[in-house]
Amino acid sequence: MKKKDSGRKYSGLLSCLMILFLAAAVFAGCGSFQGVVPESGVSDGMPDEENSLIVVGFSQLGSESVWRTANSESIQGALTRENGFFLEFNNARQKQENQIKAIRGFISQRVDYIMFSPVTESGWDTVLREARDAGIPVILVDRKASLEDDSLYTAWVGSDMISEGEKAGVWLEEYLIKEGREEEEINIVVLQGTVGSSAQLERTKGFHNISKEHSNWHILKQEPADFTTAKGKEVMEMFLHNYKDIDVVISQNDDMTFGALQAMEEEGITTGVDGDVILISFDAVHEALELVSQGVINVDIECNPEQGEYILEIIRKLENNESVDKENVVEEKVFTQENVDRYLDTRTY
Ligand code: GYE
Repeated sequence: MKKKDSGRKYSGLLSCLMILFLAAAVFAGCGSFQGVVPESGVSDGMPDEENSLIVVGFSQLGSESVWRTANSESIQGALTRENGFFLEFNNARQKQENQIKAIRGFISQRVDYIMFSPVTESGWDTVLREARDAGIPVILVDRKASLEDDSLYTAWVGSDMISEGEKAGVWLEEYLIKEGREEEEINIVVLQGTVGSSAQLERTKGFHNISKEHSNWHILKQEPADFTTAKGKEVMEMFLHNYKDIDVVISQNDDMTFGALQAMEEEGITTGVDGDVILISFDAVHEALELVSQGVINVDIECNPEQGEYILEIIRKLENNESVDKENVVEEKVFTQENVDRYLDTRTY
């Protein structure tokens, strides 16, 4: 599957032409080029150990959240030189066109593996066919891609985000019963993540699977806030302006939650276990778990960014021509004030 000696370092036609040109120059006795081409013959000029590294091109979708940074660090921490990898990391700054460009670049460099975290679900068929035609296996990370042909990728590592959305719904169900509020009319607003991303689509769908069973739950508005704190604040301000009676805020990631909290604090609205508004968040980064512990966030549905080790294992298996699972779901928990303190100390992101 992987062509060990192909590698990133033969940067395509250009390098070949350069080598030919230099070799011709040396042959022709052109002094100024002598010694440029290594004596061992045609090579990319890299020591042998460099050539044995597995070259992985990774298009990370951006750096919009604390979760994303932890995800990047996990992958960079696993695909290290010590582990035998050369990782070419590209940050697409939340733009699909940047990801497609990066993937095309990886193909022309003839990397051994392409990995990417699709910013949105659709629009990947063409570029993934190009990867397949080049014989390069593709591993999807974190978010999913909706493809005409699933054989366009070898494996996916990520979270079951429908289940995350369902966990939020089930938690709310149980909480309202506990509070004796299960018959009350409950007004809900939702801060959604990037439109069309699997994280937004699936968390929304999962929550809907539960909310549709409750005719007294009213979703007043779902509005995208791009998974960022700044947008979270802006959208929450808009919610507070438009709706006077909000019972529940659902924020599809912690960064938006931080922004929403700022907006609510400015209006004197309290949240959490003793607050005016029930606050449900996703991701469970350290700063948010502290707020769970303080009772400011009621519940945080974990999304596990530590996917590097899973990816490492998948690539090692592929290198040994072993079969790999197509779908690899990482483990996740639900954090409330009751259990969070057990995990706070060990959370590194
Ligand atoms: O929840 C959010 C990030 O795709 C699961 O993307 C990921 C989401 C995560 O920006 O914080």
